[in-house]
Amino acid sequence: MLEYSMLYPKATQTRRAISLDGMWKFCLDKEGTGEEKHFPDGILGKDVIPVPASFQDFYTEKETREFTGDVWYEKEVFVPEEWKGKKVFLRFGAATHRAAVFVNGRKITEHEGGFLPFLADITETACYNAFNKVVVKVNNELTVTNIPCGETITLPDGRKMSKPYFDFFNYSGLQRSVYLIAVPTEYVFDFDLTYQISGRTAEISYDIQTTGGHDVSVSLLDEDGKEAASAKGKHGALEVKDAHLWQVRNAYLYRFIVRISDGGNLIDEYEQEIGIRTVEVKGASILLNGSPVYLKGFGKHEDSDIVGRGFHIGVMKRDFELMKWIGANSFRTAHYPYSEEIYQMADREGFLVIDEVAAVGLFESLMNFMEANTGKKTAFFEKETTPVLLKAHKKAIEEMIARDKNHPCVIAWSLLNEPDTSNEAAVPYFKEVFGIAHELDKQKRPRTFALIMNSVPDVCKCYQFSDIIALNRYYGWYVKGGYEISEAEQLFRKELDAWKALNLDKPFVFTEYGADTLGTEHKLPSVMWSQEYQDEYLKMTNEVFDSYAFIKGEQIWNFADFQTTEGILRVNGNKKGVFTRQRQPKDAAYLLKKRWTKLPLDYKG
Ligand code: EVA
Repeated sequence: MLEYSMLYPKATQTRRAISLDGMWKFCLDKEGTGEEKHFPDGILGKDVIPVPASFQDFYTEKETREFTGDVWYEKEVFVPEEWKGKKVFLRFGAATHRAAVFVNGRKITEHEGGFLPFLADITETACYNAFNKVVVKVNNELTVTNIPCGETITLPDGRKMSKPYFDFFNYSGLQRSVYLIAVPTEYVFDFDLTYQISGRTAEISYDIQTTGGHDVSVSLLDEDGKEAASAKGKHGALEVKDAHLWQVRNAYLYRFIVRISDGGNLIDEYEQEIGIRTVEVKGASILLNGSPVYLKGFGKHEDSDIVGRGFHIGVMKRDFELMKWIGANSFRTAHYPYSEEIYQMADREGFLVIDEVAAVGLFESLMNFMEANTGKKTAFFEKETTPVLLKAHKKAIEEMIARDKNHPCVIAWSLLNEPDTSNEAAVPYFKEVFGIAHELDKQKRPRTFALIMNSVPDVCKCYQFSDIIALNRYYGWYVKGGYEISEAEQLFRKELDAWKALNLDKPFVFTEYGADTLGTEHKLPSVMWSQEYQDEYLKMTNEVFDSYAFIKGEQIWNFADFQTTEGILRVNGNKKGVFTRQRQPKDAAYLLKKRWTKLPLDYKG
């Protein structure tokens, strides 16, 4: 059971939502003694920092950027008098990777996991018609018992350092919006929608959870604001005649309105934009509204200059414009659930999203994609701590599905990225993770996980769990790059022939392929890292994709260059972007645009 409502904060006739974004007081807690020093009553110093944002890239001291441990935020928040008698919450879009929330010195709640929202119920603690001191302790240490996985080491001088088992910078802090919200004591808590389409008529089955027993009614408005259907009761169905379907890159959004009332008195009202569409996997096809779709697009990151992993509304807009320009129709939220506003935008723009939980680094080693080929035995899922990790992982899946299930853009769940599946110990773990996703998602969307390079047919013990087989492959980069690319192609085809021979009758999607490329480098003839090589690599890869009928999608790694931990394999970040970190095209962008604008939506359908 969910601890709190995951519905996006919204003002309606009965609800209020005030953004707390802006400058917050901020300090690092180098000794980790904030509580002893009474930080919950007020933090140290006068420094202020923007929310939402990662804290790391504002400062000029390396010690701050690399800081691992507790950081503290503080804000004075006014709670209106007229909210007395309502439920009052603070709502954090995310706090990476864990947080404790204090109001007026009292601890209200804690939350584990850095990429999903949570509420702090301050109904009882808040002082009404007065300012309240909100203090948040955020901790960014990595462990193997929470996702994403990694470790925290202590340097000889006593400073802590993050050692991620994954390839992106450990950005953290209050990276998403914070809201102060008020809802009636009896309120809409959650809802599930499922769709059936027959001919021009759609049936929307709905299931609504409220915190009380009063009557519920629902109404559906079309884009002109006209009522398309309505019904009464917490559970039921809406019949929509001449339904406008939500289509790829041609979205139609209805407004779904839920009301609780007591006779003529409105108790609560909530509304959300929804899209009528079905999604399923049939044989080797991914079907949207019964028609086959071919995925073109990216593995992305929430990552940009200055704000790091912080949600930035302008960066989001630019990213969607670039994705449209290049002819993409999809992306994977590698390697964590993104900010909610991004799904709202994908709903509006008609993009297909593979929604990924932050289960990355379930393979011991920072550059695991390098070591995957060495045969090194890691047996990640045989650790004593595995049950603790599994619990956190399942909770994150529950929160992700609760948060994202009513977005038409979400067409599949990615439940892990590149786990160690070479050992039988992974099997019971997968069973649980795939089981819970199926149970919780009423739309029964396809489930997948991204297979690491060594997860080939005779090694991987878990691909049978996937409804869509998602491959991360780097033939021509980590395997036989440069002048050896012709051999890379042979090995690539050999692997695909082996998959083909299994006759799985499932769609395959490439969720990663790519080559690091410096936006500044040109070389004729090509060398690895030059823009010419990225093009050469893509030509080879695209030819391979085109020769296998069961490949139903290509999502290149990565949309844009992004920050990673420093090291000899990364030149101030991962440079596999088709765009630079500043969102300007590399040569490869034009090559992909040419291909993707020509490929029909039902390619190989
Ligand atoms: C890479 N490879 O090497 C990417 C990583 C990514 O950034 C992977 O899933 O296999 C990972 O996170 O560029």
